Amino acid sequence: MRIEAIELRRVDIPLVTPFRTSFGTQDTRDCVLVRVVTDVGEGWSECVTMPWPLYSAESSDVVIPIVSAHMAPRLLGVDGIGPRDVARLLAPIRGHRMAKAGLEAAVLDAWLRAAGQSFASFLGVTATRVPCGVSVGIHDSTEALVETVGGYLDEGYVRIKLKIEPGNDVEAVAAVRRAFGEDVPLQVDANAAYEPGDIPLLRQLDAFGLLLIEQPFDEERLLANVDLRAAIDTPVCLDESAVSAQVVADAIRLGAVDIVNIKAGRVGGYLEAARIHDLCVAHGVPVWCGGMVETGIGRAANAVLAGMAGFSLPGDNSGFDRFYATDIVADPLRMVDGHLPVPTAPGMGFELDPEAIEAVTVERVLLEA
Ligand code: OSB
Ligand code: MG
Repeated sequence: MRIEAIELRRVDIPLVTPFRTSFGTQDTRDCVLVRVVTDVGEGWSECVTMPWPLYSAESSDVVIPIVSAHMAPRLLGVDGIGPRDVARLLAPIRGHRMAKAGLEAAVLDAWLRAAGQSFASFLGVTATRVPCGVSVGIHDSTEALVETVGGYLDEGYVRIKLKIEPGNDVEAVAAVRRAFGEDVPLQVDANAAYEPGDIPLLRQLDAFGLLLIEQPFDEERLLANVDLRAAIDTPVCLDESAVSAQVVADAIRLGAVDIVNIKAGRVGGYLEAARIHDLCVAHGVPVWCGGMVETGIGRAANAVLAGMAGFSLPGDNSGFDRFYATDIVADPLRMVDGHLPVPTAPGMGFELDPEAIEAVTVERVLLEA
């Protein structure tokens, strides 16, 4: 295959409700879609950056310049390129994993569509559906939080994740436990908001029988997780820190992790994500599929990834209506009995709605060989 052109489209899509995490509040999905034009057809993907570099160092405004100046020239016009070559050709470029993941996924989409193969078959996924967890933002009051969680439980979500931060943690978890009981699968995500000195505070979470605490400390503080694991019973899960299979392998060897949240964007692509899955399975480390408020494009691919056999905990694989009133794909994933179907269409599992994409596009750049 040969990539003739790469189109980058920045889109801005309203969310049904603002989504507040410890680092900021998101009102719209502002990200970059990637279209690759090849000699065997087109492929599309979504690059999962956020508008600001607060979750990680990447942000949506940096994707177009970095791809234009440094990534596209390494891919355009290369003969015999396939999905497995993208990460190799981009490897000399440090970081920018979400941009790399977007390019690789678009190439995968084009390549799989041309071959008439589904992403599920490519990954060897035989599951037909995946359980839906939901990520619940920080609320202004515990009453409002309890009401929101109750709504998601009524809809059928099988696992609740509460975003926490200093000052919005133990009481919020206690209120949700009081309202819905001990049996609701419940976990928390700090998005790096705590310091090692907060370990005694985090120990209070042990009272609530949580599935896990996700990313308590800064991305680079792996050893603080070793100390936390020694101090608490709640399993410690990494998100922001787990940027590659190598870092995950190191974290396992250090004893810094019980469970890994796998996000293709954060680790540089779905192929690296699958490697992390395999590595964790080999070490008996449970994994689950994370989310980045994806549109229907990334949501479909995540539902496939989450179908890999080692994903033993429900992921942040919600129905499209958790975040969006309408989607930019024609067949947005809907939750049925607490599960999403694993897409089986050729390619990455979605059919675009070109008019919907046009309506949300705010910038476009075409790079040609
Ligand atoms: O930390 O898991 C996270 C959304 C944006 C950025 C970071 C995170 C999240 C979520 C998942 O919590 C939201 C979702 O897509 O369901
Ligand atoms: Mg997280």
